[in-house]
Amino acid sequence: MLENIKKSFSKEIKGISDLKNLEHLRVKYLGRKGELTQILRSLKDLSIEKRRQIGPLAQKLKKEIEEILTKKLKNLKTKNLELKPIIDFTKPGEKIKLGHLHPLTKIDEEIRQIFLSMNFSVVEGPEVENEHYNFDALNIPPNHPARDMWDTFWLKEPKNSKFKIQNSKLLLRTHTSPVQIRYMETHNPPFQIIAPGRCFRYEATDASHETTFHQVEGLMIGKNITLANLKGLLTEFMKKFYGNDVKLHWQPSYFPFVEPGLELLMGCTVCNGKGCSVCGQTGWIEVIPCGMVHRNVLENVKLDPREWQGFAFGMGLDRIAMMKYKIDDIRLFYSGDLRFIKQF
Ligand code: FA5
Repeated sequence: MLENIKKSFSKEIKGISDLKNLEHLRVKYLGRKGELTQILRSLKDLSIEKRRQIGPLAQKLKKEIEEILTKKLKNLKTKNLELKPIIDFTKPGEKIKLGHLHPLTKIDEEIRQIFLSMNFSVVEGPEVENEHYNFDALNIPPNHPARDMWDTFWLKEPKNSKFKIQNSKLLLRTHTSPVQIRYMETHNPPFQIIAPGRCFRYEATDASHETTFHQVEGLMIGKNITLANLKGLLTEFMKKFYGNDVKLHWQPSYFPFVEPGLELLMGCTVCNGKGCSVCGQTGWIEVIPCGMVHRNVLENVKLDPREWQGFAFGMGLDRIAMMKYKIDDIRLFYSGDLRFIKQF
């Protein structure tokens, strides 16, 4: 009987290759109702002679089986560890590399927050515009010399384009000013908005010009809005954005869609006003072109200039960012160079 148990156990253990089956085997022989356990339990019913004869043999077999099972258990555990990846909980953690916002996105967000705090709304307009919104409605008719300033990328028009208006050609917008028209056409004054977004110009790139860049348009229309309101608002913005020490200077300028037109200049932060390539050796840099909305523009959107007035501005976001971070080349923003990007 014991001999049979030994034989069958030796045979079965050879075929065991996992912990679950090993446990089943243990239970089969040594469990509460196991084959060997039954024999050990029945010893008490045997005669003394038989007990003396079988008892030690059964105990010996039990010990042997236990030893084989323990050895097999150890083997299987080591094998399992080799298969599974070993996790070393004492190893110092690896730093997870997190990305961050692009400097231009950060500046965009900062500008939005300042204007939101001054009760402006943030709106958007399409990057693919048409000639009507980008030029004509802004008092820049065909053949007007001002169009030269905004040479652009013209687009082939798809059939049945929803942007097409009265044979108006499609283009990549050269500035965010068309959003003024779109907003005034669809909203009743009074209102105050900013419209940040991407613009495109067909021009040679240099340290302060890119073919793709960003502007933030501003527009405030109401009753009795004056140039004083414009100057007050932009001065407040500049102080909030650059700090109270920012040096500002106003000078007259010309844009067909404003009258009078102005340009807000700030002391160049790259050279601290001494003169450098960024500020054209003048110590000053033009940051916010602006002015009072031209009466022709108001009439183009069916607003009566005797009743409604307002101002508009269009700051170059890239330039604003360059002055904030003292960056001397706009092309760095778009270079994808991680040595530059990681500094922010
Ligand atoms: C305009 O685009 C007018 N629409 C601004 C305006 C709005 C005036 C409302 C009055 C009322 P200008 O072409 O100067 O103006 O461009 C405005 C700003 O955009 C510039 O001061 C400059 O910061 C930025 N800018 C223009 N061209 C480029 C370019 N190629 N690369 C980078 N920034 C540019």
